[in-house]
Amino acid sequence: MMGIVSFSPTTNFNVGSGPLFLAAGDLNGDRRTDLVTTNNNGNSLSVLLGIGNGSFSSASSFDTEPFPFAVAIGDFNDDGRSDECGGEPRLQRRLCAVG
Ligand SMILES: [Ca+2]
Ligand SMILES: [Ca+2]
Repeated sequence: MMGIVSFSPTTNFNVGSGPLFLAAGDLNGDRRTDLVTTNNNGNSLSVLLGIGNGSFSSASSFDTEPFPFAVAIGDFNDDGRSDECGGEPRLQRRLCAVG
């Protein structure tokens, strides 16, 4: 027997132009999940800090190289703090920001 799934109403958050990918992780170490989007048309990343009640702060924007594509969050340098890496396939580059 299948369970019933329901969701709360949609909440929209403004981010940069042409968001393509979304990654979730704790970027500021407060144990609340934050979000990062790659904004392919806007050549930027948007970071939305988690408030802890299912909502997020207004987006902070960070410029990138042209056409950011995918983004991932993880502790890539093993220092216990989250880092982020993004790919730009048109330029065949990978950029990382360590926390
Ligand atoms: Ca956080
Ligand atoms: Ca790290």
